Amino acid sequence: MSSDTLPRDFLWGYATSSGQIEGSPEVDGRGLSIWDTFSRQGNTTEDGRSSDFGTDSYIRWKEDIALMKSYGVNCHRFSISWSRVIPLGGRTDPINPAGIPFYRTFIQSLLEAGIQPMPTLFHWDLPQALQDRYKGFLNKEEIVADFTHYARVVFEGLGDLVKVWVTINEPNVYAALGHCIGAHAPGRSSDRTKSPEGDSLVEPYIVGHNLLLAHAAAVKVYREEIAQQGGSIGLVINANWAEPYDQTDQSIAAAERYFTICSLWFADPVHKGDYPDLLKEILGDRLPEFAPEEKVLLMGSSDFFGLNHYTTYYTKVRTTPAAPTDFRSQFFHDVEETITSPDGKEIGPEAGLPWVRPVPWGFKKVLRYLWERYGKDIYVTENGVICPGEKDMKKEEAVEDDFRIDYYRSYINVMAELINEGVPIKSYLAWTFADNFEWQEGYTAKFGVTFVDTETGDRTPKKSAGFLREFMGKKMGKHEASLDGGIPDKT
Ligand code: GBH
Repeated sequence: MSSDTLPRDFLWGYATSSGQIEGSPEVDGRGLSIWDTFSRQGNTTEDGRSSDFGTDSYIRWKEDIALMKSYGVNCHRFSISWSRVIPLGGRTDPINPAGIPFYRTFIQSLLEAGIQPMPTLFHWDLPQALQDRYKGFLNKEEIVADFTHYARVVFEGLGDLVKVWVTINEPNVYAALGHCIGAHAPGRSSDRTKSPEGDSLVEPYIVGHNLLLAHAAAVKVYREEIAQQGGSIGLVINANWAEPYDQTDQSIAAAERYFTICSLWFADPVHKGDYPDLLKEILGDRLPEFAPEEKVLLMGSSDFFGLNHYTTYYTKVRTTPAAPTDFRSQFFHDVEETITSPDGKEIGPEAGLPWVRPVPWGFKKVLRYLWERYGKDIYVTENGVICPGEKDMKKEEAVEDDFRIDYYRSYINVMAELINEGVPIKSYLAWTFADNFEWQEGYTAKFGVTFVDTETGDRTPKKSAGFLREFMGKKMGKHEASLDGGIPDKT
């Protein structure tokens, strides 16, 4: 089988994000982000802990690069903290003199280690000042202007070192979890036990609209002012695969609605220039409209399809109506997810969190679907899992992460099969380099190939790090001997 090979220039490595790893929220002039304030409330994360520590990577980044080099990667995806670059975030606010230089040194060190940087401008950690000033992404004129300014500052400061840029990570998740369900910062929801203000049925679509316009405006700046540096730029979208529960017309149509509500919501605007008709039908006047010139700006605004993919659900028409206060269900309209097929079989084995079962065939289906629908290069920008029971494991047990190894092997194999059939998939960035601050799960959900002791900050490679190094090395036709050094001992 041809799944044995990957192209020599294939990009592989790990993805991270500033709000989950940097810590040091008030060091060297950084301003607070909405995730600092949200996670400090004490009742918004599983373990009550804030993002103040992350993986302490603002301090320990050299160690991280050395470890990544020992893992054999050739690419690294990370995000830039907006409030480290511009503490208050706005276009007339002061720029932090320590912001860009930190990321410049970081990127230069990656390059010296033979690792290509893939920075993301925005992975959810909005400057708190902008939320306070004008409600962040709810305010179109202000946020588009401020994001464009921030993007320009970053491109001018770092663009000569970067070949692939990501504008925004998972706008669908930022909009829905932050402004409908209220589980993510800024925590807005119609659920008054969670938030004093918010409108779960309306705000996600305003925020989504403005995220798209901010993305498109930043891309315009890049292409007109910076692109002579020869890089590409795109949006990263989260897409689960939705498999019809059975072969009835109702279930098939339900799967299409689910995928449209979650993912085509953002994918169609940037690759086709407008929202899908089906989404307009479902949402009616809750969905804002693009002006003609905005459609022109959006169309083709992503050079590639950036895909974060974790899992697959069976989907069908809901059998019992959603409770009026169940805004998560209402988000999915009349569709519900299930993990059990009509014959009683589960879609995949149970993992360490209920939402993320391994379903490699779903990865294959979503990749093929996106290639057929858009005809764009695909960058897999996140993919990963947590092992059953891992959240309660001590280091010695956690490093034996065979469940994660099986997940990576099976997902990479189906991806390699498609590449060998001619589907242009250009990267595989595993989520994630090291156990980190996992948003509403606090530090309890460990997705890393590196175990992190949150008391001491000590890092210990898990078995999966060594597995991926060898597995990817073989698939890309390299031999272990050609890689520098070895992985440090697990002690
Ligand atoms: C990615 O999102 C993020 O980009 C990354 O920052 C994060 O660390 C990583 O996943 C791992 O979680 O409890 O049923 O409401 C993936 C999309 C959206 C998946 C929120 C989990 C919660 C499901 N995530 N979702 S539920």
